[in-house]
Order: sequence, then C-alpha cells, then structure tokens
Amino acid sequence: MPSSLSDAQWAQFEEVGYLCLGKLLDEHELDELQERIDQIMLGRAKVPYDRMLMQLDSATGKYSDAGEQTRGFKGATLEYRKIQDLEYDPVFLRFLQRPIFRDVCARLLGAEASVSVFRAMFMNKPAGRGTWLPWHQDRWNFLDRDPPITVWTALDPATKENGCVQVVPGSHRLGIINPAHHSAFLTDEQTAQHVSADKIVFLELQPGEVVLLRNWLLHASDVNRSTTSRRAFSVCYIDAATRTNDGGSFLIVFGAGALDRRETNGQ
Ligand SMILES: O=C(O)CCC(=O)C(=O)O
Repeated sequence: MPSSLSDAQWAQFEEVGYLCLGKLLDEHELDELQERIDQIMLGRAKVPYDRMLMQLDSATGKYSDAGEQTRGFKGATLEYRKIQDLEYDPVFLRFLQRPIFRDVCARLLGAEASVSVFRAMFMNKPAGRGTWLPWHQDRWNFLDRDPPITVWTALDPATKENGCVQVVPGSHRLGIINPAHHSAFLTDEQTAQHVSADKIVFLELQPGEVVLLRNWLLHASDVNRSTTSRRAFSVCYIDAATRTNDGGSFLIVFGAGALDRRETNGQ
C-alpha cells in the first residue's frame, strides 16, 4: 500500500482540487469499518455516545428537515445521516492515522506541524432516503484559519444514483465565496454562477476507495435513489495550532502529542 503521493498526483490535486487515491481498504478492513459503524448506529459499540454529534436523516430529503445536530444517541437505527467525533473510536482512529494521510497532511502543513482532526464523521445516505446536501465549501468562521483538506472514504459503492459526492473541478481556486457568513452554503445566485451541469464531476467510487478534497472545492451530494446505503467516512485534518474563536483546540492525531488509540475508550 503506498504511503506517500507522487509529485504528479500532488500537482493534479492542486490543479483540480481533488484526487482519487484508489482502494486503500481491503475486504477485511472494509468489513470491519462497515460493521463498526452499524454497531455504533445500533447503540451496541463501546464509544462515548454522549460526546458524539449524531444526526438522524431527513424523511423528505430536504436539508432543512434533517434531525438536530446534537450530541448523544438518538435511537437504534441505521437511518443516521451524520455521526461525528469518530476519532474517539479506536477502529476509525486507526484508519485515519494511516501513514499516507500523514504524508498528505505533511505536504500541506509542513513536516514539523502536528496535525489535528477538525471532524471525523460518518456521512450516510440510507437506501431510498438520504438528504440533499447543497453546494458548499468546507469552512467555518469560528476557526482562526481554514482547514486545508478532507479525506473521504467510500464504505459502500458511491454512485450517481445513491448520492455520491459531486464537485466542480478547480473551484477551490475561486477562494472563499462567502467570507462574511458562518454558512459556507452557496446562495441560489452563487450556485447558478459557479455550478453548471457541464462542470460537475460525480465522484463515483468503489467501496474502500478514497478521495482527497481541497476544502474550498465546491461540492454537494444528492439523495439516495437506490436500494443500497451510501455510507462514507470523511475526515477533515487541520494544523493542530488551529483554535476556535473561544480558544478551543482539537485532538492531535499526527506529530507531537498525538492520540494513541489505546487512549480511547477501547473496543
Ligand atoms: O458525504 C457527503 O455526501 C458529503 C460530504 C462532505 O460534504 C464532506 O465530507 O465535507
């Protein structure tokens, strides 16, 4: 398994704002992550549910109808839309601490920088359901700097039919589209300006395949019109020096002070 990117891959990533790394999970590793997230959704895993953000899917497909994004278990169901704080789970932590991701972060942040996870989240589109995620950039005004990268891993096939991530190549070079707003969602006018059918690339992936996303890259994802779920694991890495506007910091996963999975709750 490669543990670093070639210069050509890196140049392509910087040019279009995303890069498919291919399959980084073998069948056994994939089964383990699939099984683990299902156990977490069903309330059967030994994880700190009270500190994990858990959101139920919408029944209508509308973003505004999705459940509240709050901490704590919301019931035993596979119809969660989002589960965040998976760095507290040893199985997901082990995956997100892989050397290849360390290499990617070192290229972006410098080899000496410690790296934290801003969010490590499960993103789900249950079969025949799912929620339309409008066009947006990944940025948050309560952080003192913008996160550079998200690593998105398919845990099921990700297809146009089941709501794979769609992107506008090169759009990360537009810079920040809504600097003054907390919301990084585009208005209808901005969407009409920056997104058109001929520009969209659908990131269709096999289970276990990984794609890197520059955080300013415009992206969205549709509802799931298929009979299979679209489970995915999305990790946003940041410089560990990043602070929230009230001084908060984030768990370190690479470099000095990095969390060891034995320090998490255990399996
Ligand atoms: O998984 C999705 O549908 C979208 C994910 C996303 O927006 C992200 O990972 O930043």
